[in-house]
Amino acid sequence: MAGKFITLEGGEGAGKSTNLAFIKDWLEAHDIPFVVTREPGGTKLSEKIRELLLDKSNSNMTTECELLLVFAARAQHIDEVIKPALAEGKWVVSDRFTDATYAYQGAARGLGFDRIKLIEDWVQQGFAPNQTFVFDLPVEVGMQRVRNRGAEIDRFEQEKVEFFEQVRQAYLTRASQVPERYCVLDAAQSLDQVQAHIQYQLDVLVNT
Ligand code: Z5A
Repeated sequence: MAGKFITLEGGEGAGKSTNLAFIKDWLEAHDIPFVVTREPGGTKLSEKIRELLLDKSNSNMTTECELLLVFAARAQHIDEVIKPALAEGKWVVSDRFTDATYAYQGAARGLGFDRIKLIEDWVQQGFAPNQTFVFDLPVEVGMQRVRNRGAEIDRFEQEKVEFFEQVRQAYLTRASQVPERYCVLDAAQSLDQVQAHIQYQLDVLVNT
């Protein structure tokens, strides 16, 4: 596959959407063809699954159901969007991917990394991003940013601080296990500082 697959991860309000726009501008400036997408979602079918996952009225959804829905959406997304784009030489930038499943379902919901790995292997068969940016931020700061934004909260955003602490630690654990794939960014810095770091990393990636 000629294209490169980049994913953006982190807790809520960490700056993924904001910096996805920055990466988009960088790709345009370098004349690199790309596709920007997100998880859960990215295809018509997967966006329907996203609605189920985020809907607060689904308060009785079991953790196993949540996990399988996330991977069902991902299987469709990989097959319909991500792999075809990479095969055409495009870069794919996704707002969240499988690391989010390790963090949210594996750690915060308590399913454990081993069970996630089992399904990841079955669905993805070794397919993984080339580069993952982890936007690391104290949980309270992220929550405050989301509150300031003022939008309605979804099924995940109504969770407590402890839940998001587990998410944060899981991302840091994952990043420490495979440091060559991850770039951990201090998302509490100014946007200019965060983006200087991203730009440095993209300049490295484009030459590898
Ligand atoms: N989920 C899951 O459970 N399992 C999975 O496998 C997957 C997902 C794939 C939807 O994700 C939910 O799905 C997610 C986990 C679950 N739930 N949660 N929580 P989402 O990505 O759509 O939703 P989100 O994580 O809640 O995204 P978000 O709240 O939109 O956060 P963000 O995109 O990281 O932040 P942002 O919108 O770019 O920035 C937030 C505000 O901060 C905004 O006003 C910015 O202007 C400001 N900002 C950003 N950076 C800075 C800096 N550096 N300084 C100051 N202000 C800043």
